[in-house]
Amino acid sequence: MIAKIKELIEEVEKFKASTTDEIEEFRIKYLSKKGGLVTEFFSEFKNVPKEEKKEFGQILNKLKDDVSDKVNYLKQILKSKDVIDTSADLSLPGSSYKIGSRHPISITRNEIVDIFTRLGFVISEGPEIEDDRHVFSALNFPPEHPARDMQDTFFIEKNPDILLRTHTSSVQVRVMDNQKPPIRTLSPGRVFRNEAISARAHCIFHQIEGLYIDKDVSFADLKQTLLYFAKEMFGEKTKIRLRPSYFPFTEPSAEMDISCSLCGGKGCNVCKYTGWLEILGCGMVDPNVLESNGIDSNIYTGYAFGMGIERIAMLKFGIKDLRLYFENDLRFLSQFH
Ligand code: 2NM
Repeated sequence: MIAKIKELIEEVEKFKASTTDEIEEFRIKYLSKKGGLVTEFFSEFKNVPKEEKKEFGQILNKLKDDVSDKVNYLKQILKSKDVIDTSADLSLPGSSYKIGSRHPISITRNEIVDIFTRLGFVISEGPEIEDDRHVFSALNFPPEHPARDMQDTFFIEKNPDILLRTHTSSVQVRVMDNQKPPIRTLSPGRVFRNEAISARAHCIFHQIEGLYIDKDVSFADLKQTLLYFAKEMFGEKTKIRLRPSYFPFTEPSAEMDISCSLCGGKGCNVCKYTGWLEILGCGMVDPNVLESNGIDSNIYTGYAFGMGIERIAMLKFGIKDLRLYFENDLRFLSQFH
């Protein structure tokens, strides 16, 4: 019997397997509690002559240990082979990184800024948290103007002097404070209005306002500048139309429409069959505004304009709902690569 066990020890040493099934079969053959070879030999122990018991026990234990060592070893080998086979093919090309893209608001802002930069406008920026003077009083807003109401403007800590800017004209007040004419400045930025959020309104949005102050600046200069902008932004064929309007900081004031860039003025559902799309407000800076900011209105005149970037981007990209701009849904954002 001892000789037989020694044979098996050699057999175990030579054994090779390439699948887990083969390993398991091997384990069962030797170690199964029912009919395994090692188990069978152990049950023979009582019949072994006394003087052989010691050697028999030792050699049988060695067989048992060798089998379980071999099983563990083969499993280990198979596992590391798995890893190598599936994921360590060094000839495979590397996986590429997902590259982000600019937000449509940024794309649109950059394009508007580029156009006015070519005309000599310089970017100015200022704080989003402002005081009453920079947002309202220096801009000819009368004390009872509705924009000064809690209903329309976000005030900080109920302090009526500290508020979130409702337009970026506040930045231009700072420019007028700090620079002498000629001034040609463009202020893009976030603005805040206390509005219920819907597809067409949001409490946070983006504006770009322009201001040009010099001797002899006329409404004709304003019109020519805005025509150039419209053609650059929406195409050479674009026409503009100015309608009289009202803003506290300009007199006269106007709203500008462009010929519908989708139907070319024929009428479609985007322009509501009018052929025109409203894109900005503008006007000649009210002399009161110039005087409030230390500029002599007998020497200087100026024009100003302001537009919502969301609206321009909607027209440019066909975006139907303002809320998409703020949700950061990748299905939306990844369309602007
Ligand atoms: C608009 C429309 C008309 C405007 C006025 C000024 C300033 F600072 F000169 F008074 N900045 N921007 C202005 C004028 C803004 O937005 C619809």
